[in-house]
Amino acid sequence: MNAKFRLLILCVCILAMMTMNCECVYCTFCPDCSYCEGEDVPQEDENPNEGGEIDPNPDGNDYVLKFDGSDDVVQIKEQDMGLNSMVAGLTVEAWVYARSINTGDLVTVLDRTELPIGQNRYMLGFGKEGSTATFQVNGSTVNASGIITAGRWLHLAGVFDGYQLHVYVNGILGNTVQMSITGPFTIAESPIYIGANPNAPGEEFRGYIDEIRVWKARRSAAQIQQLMNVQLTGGEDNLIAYWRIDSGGGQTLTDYAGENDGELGTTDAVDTSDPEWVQIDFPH
Ligand SMILES: [Ca+2]
Ligand SMILES: [Ca+2]
Ligand SMILES: [Ca+2]
Repeated sequence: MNAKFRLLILCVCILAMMTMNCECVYCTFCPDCSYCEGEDVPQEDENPNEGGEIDPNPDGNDYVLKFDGSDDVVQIKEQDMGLNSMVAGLTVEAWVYARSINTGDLVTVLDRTELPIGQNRYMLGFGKEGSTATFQVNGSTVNASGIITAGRWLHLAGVFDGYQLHVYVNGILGNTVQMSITGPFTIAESPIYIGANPNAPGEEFRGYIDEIRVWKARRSAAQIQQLMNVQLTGGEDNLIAYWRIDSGGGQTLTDYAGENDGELGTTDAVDTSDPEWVQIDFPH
């Protein structure tokens, strides 16, 4: 191909990019502009684990919190969760939208643990493979068999019944495991962290979180499905913490079930660890 012909092709390509609003990176140097004409344009940066932003809805009826995956966190400091002495049954739920998912480490949605981290912990999030919902209680872990992908809303629920752990995704049972240590377990007063655990670097969540609930009882699949798409009053039996995430501003995450208000970031003032309020619709 001679130089003049290359120049002609280049000009045609540039003109095509301008008139077709084509973002095809191949056009600039490639003599074949057919990439521009279809929808199957190769995307060099495409990553199935990248979900992007959600579209904020200024007319939405709810808010969520957006975590940056770096240091954003909500802390619920050491208070009476009704769980401090003994945990005989537990259900933790949340709506989550991951913008991307780490691989190789856990991802925190909600984590309550004494230090050093080990037993006497419960944690809901994503597994080390980065593609599963996970629930950990007292040294045991259940990973959902299904794959988690970024870029969509998912309802996660972890259930502990004293003998087994269950994890649900969108109200569907993802897996069950036998506990390595059965029966009730104790947990001393310790903070709850949402979106990241400052004591566990690398487990930060990147995306949006909403409607977090902690129940001091096992919830069945039918019970989870019945209430996952509706807001609660906070007065439901056995509901001991309920963060609707609906105030739309400020430093406080209000608990509608108890007295376990959370605080955005690492201080009660605006700081770089504050997640961001985003207005959307609920149900998602
Ligand atoms: Ca909300
Ligand atoms: Ca703050
Ligand atoms: Ca930050």
